Amino acid sequence: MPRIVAHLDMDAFFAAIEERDTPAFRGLPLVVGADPRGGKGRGVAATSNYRARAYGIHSATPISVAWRLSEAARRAGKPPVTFVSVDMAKYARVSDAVLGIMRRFIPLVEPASIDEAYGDVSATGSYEEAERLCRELKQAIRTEQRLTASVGIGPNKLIAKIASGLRKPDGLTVVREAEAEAFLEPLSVRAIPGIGPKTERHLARQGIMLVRDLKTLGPARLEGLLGKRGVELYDKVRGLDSTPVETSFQPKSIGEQETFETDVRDSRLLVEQLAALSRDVIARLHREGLHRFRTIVLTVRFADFETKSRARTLARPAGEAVTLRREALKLLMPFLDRRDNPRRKAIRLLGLRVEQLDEGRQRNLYGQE
Ligand code: TTP
Ligand code: MG
Repeated sequence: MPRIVAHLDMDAFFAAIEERDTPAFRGLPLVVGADPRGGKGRGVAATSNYRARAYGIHSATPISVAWRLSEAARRAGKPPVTFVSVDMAKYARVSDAVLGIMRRFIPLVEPASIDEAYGDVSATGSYEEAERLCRELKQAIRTEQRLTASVGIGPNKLIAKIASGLRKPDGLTVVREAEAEAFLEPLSVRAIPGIGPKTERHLARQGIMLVRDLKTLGPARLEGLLGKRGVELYDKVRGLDSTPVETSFQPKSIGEQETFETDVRDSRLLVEQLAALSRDVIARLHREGLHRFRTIVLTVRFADFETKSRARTLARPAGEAVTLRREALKLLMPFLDRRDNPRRKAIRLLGLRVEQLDEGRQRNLYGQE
């Protein structure tokens, strides 16, 4: 079964939502962003609709520049730009709704920004079926949200992402694995995610404009030109990318438990079991892409099924298995003597869980926001 990835990106997202919600805006050039204050405004455009893009106004255009371009259009007899302020809470709600629709069609969805997400559509079995599924998805977004999206389908995230940008708005572009390399060759180096305007200029000075030109360089030359990123580029310009589509769903807690073959009273054995559980919990934490926890919960079930839990929250997040084992041991001690186990009952099950998890670094969904 071939690996097939879809990338969905909403068209002129913030602007399309404002046009949808205010019919008077339709058909006019629209910019969502900072207040232009008659040309004196600071700040930038978050985005613009396609009519305002025709005036040269894009994401990150200074709002004062957008104002000037709008005035110039007005003088040329064209409609001036309508400026709208950013309503992030509204866009986040629409973003959630779109993701919800996407998850109905595709079980494995990875949000990538407020208006884009990857989906693993390998289970459709073929590019034809993947395309059909994505057409239905686009139609559902149109009917339920009255918004358009562009979708790219390819053998990996890299190709799918580039393909989704190719026929905007309302596009659907399919690039099969065998076509991927040729698909990239005539594109500007800017098409490769990670190559921004600065790198583009740097490469242009060496006469490198197209992906095809980048392919003439070996890994060492790429590294010399672009540093560490250059090495990754060697694969990318050949259409290769093995990053998996991952749900960035974050579990609230991660735990393991062990029911013993026979009930245990031997504290040395229990301490050993706890060390093994600590290692397993940390390993699972890492597999989820998480690295730190703050709360530790120990559960003990006695032979008679009476079940008790004790928890402790650390002053600061921790991440090591030794810390987890030490803290879990402190929680276990009272169960090993009369404090929490006055009748010295044998133990049937030990459970260990960590909560208040994080990745150990901050994730920023909106980039500049
Ligand atoms: P994009 O998908 O880059 O842009 P877009 O959806 O407006 O237009 P396109 O049809 O080309 O996809 O970004 C999504 C939203 O994120 C955009 O509507 C506004 C916001 N955004 C910013 O606030 N600042 C930025 O610099 C960019 C690039 C986007
Ligand atoms: Mg978009």
